[in-house]
Amino acid sequence: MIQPLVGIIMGSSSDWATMSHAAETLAALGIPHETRVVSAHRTPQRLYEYAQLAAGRGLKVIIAGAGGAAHLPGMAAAMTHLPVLGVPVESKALSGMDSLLSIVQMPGGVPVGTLAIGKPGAINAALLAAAILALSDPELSSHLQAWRAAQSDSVAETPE
Ligand code: RP5
Repeated sequence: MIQPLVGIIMGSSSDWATMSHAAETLAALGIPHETRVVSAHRTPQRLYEYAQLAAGRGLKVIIAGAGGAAHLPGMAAAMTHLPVLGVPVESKALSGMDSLLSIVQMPGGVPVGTLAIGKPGAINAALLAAAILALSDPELSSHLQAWRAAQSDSVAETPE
């Protein structure tokens, strides 16, 4: 089995519609990753074990997506020294503003790199994880730069 470098965790299976975009982006860049449902409030023991063991299992970055009162990224960051990237999932009640504010507003000392609400945040979390990994992986750095160049090439010069 290929060693996963990025762990994508989410508070509920209902977050997968959003977080699958992070997984797809990592896959497009050839970055081995794993996906788990880990809820801060429904499965706190699972979260504790996941965060505590993550670095020792060889993970380098954790992407954590959650919605509503979104404790998951902050709690994960509290229990690992790995970089944690938080994705606020768009909630029904408050359109993800609750998720965003509860993830972004960490007290000084325990950082969570917070991305945009929803699909753009999930994609960018994967790209940021790739950029972090690329600092010590020249091949991945080339992949990432090629991906960015292809994106630039795909932008039309005129609206059609
Ligand atoms: C959070 O509550 C999850 O991250 C999810 O975004 C939200 C709703 O979860 P479900 O009620 O759909 O399982 O824990």
